[in-house]
Amino acid sequence: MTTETAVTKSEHLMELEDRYGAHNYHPLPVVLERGRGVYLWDVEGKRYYDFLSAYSAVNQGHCHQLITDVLKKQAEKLTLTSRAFYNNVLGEYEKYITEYFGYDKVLPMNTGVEAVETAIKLARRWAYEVKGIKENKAKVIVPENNFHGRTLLAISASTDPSSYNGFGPFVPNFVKIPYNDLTALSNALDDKEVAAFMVEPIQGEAGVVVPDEGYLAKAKFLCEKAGVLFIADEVQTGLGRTGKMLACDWEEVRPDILILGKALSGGTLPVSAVLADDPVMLTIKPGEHGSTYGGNPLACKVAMAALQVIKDESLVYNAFYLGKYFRNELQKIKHPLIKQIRGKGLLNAIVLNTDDENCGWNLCLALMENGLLAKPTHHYIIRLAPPLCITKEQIDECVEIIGKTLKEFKE
Ligand code: IF1
Repeated sequence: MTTETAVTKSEHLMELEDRYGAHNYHPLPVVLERGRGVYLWDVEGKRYYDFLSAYSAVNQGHCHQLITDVLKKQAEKLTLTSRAFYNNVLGEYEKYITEYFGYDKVLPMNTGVEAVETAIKLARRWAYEVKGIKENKAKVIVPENNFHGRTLLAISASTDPSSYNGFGPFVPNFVKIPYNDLTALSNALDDKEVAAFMVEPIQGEAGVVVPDEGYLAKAKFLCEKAGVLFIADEVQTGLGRTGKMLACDWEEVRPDILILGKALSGGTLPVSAVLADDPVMLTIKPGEHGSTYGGNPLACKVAMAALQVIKDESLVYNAFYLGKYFRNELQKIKHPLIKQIRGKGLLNAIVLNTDDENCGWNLCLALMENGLLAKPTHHYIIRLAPPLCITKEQIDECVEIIGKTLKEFKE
């Protein structure tokens, strides 16, 4: 009889996922069971600082009491009606969020990529009905190295083969130009069949790529001049993450179409939103777009609580101030592996000085051993994005952990 080698609870749970789950991820070998604020605990009870925040979906901190209380209360009252009927929460939420961001209307969806798809449908419809572009000819300009999600439309916009390879054929009419390149944008805008320019104010997945100061403002100006909609994908950069409520606020740019997601629910359930003014939003008529869960009462209550927490707890200022402090402290760590520290607010990254494609992963394993969870993007860039409720003292402790880990790290 073979003796079963004793496995830890974590190993057992990882094996279950391997056996019964699709292999569409390669997670760090940690099995998390509990979260609170900036902390996560694994099934063995070890505590970690969360420096990924579920890719900026947990800006308010894990299991924020005010948000989970609202979730629990509404969950026992009414969770979903579908949009076949009215419910008593949606209108209140629509008023709240449109006043919060200063738009005429909101179209509620669930995931970030659904909101991206919605934004592109709105832009195309506006192009045909308002701008007068010939049906089925509308184009959307997107920067290279963008990330907007995993649907066929989103990967059709992508220039990353690991996103689109093997999934063709693709959605046509995405015009790809270099990011942070106003000349390329200006030239692309000469095409009269362009409906919109869709951009991440900071490219998250590309490795926290911050464009030159003035890029967003000039891009918006060029779009206005060309009669093209400026779409900001703030799914990751929005809701306080970069030290402003929206990353576009750094340059006082007001997108024609604003895409929100992730932290819109404080990390409790999928909630996304597309905001626009009437000339754009009203081009979609009843029965032409929607989703089963879009605008459900549970999501609406949670989203209002999540948005209120950002304001009431001054999370935007905290991200602004502690982000600057965090980058300054990281700059003091002198280590040959550190090539660049970059970011805005509490969306930051360490670019590693390495051509070893396992370096980022191995460094994240070492950080994990030392109690800090982060994930590499593109092998050599370590994204560092804690919940916005982090304190200066906690930043100091994490800088200590990062410095110690680098010091001990053998590439
Ligand atoms: C995964 C990346 C980040 C996004 C922006 C739309 C979406 C995302 C700017 C779609 C989603 C997530 C997807 C998630 C990991 C994470 C991610 F690594 F995949 F690229 F953050 F950088 N626009 N980003 O960042 O939103 O449909 O996921 O709600 O595992 O795929 P979603």
